[in-house]
Amino acid sequence: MMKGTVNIKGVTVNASHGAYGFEREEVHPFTADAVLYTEDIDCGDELARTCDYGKAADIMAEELSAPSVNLIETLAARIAKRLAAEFGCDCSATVHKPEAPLKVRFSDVSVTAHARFTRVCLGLGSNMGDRKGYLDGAVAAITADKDNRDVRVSSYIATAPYGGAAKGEFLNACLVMRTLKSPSGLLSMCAALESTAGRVRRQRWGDRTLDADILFYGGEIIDVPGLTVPHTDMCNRGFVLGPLCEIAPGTVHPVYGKTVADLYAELKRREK
Ligand code: A4P
Ligand code: MG
Repeated sequence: MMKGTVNIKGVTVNASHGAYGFEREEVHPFTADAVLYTEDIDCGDELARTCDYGKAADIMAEELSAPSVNLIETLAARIAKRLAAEFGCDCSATVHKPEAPLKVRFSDVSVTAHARFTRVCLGLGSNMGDRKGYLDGAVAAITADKDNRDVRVSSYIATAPYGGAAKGEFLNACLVMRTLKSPSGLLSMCAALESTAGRVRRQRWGDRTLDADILFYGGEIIDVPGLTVPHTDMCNRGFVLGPLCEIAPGTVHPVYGKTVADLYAELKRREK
């Protein structure tokens, strides 16, 4: 496939965005440009396989016409994210405010926002109630979320509880996809999936209707309060590496510099 860009320039709407009260009382022109980074520009002359610039322009105009906001940063971010979600490709959006209330002569001010997809891997586990139903529900919700694309799911495997606290047998699966979500946005999505499944946290590593963990977020190493990526201890867990090996064997663990396939082979050797 051939990469390329679809470019839309100069979509203009009169609106009253601005941080100052007086800006909200009158209308000024706001102009948006967008660049859509498609993987398939040589698309067999089929509109459905590329980014329809008519539809993109409508979305840009709709976002510029939304109720007033303080900052053009907000507009640029909304446009970039919405176009990326709509067309499933990275997008940069620029919003211009050529009549911004500056004290000096100027020709234009603008801001640009970049919406980028990141390839991520998630681990899912359930050992209470309708385990398959909870995993199916999580997969359906992840797939329905427009921030997520190209969701691939491993088979579901039954595994003995690991770590001591949990009692019932687990059903585990892994999932790989591209997402527009930030790491904290993805963690919030995981927490929302768990609460939809009615999870109650009683004990660390205890029984649960659904556990959704971030295994990899691109090649990033993240260690902040409440989020450690790659997921700690994943290299010691066959119930993670096994399903992950089915769908993402070549993914490199950014801390150890080894592929999932190699880590799984090493774990199996250690467990012999
Ligand atoms: N957190 C930090 N990093 C992450 C991350 N990468 N992804 C924080 C998701 N969450 C992350 O997790 C505690 C906190 O970890 C969260 O609030 C989040 O901010 P939790 O889900 O509330 O508690 P937990 O799941 O009991 O603890 P933990 O440490 O996440 O346990 P694990 O590692 O998820 O292990 N045996 C089998 N066979 N199969 C299993 O799936 N799972 C566990 C739980 C134990 N034994 C198992 C299985
Ligand atoms: Mg967890």
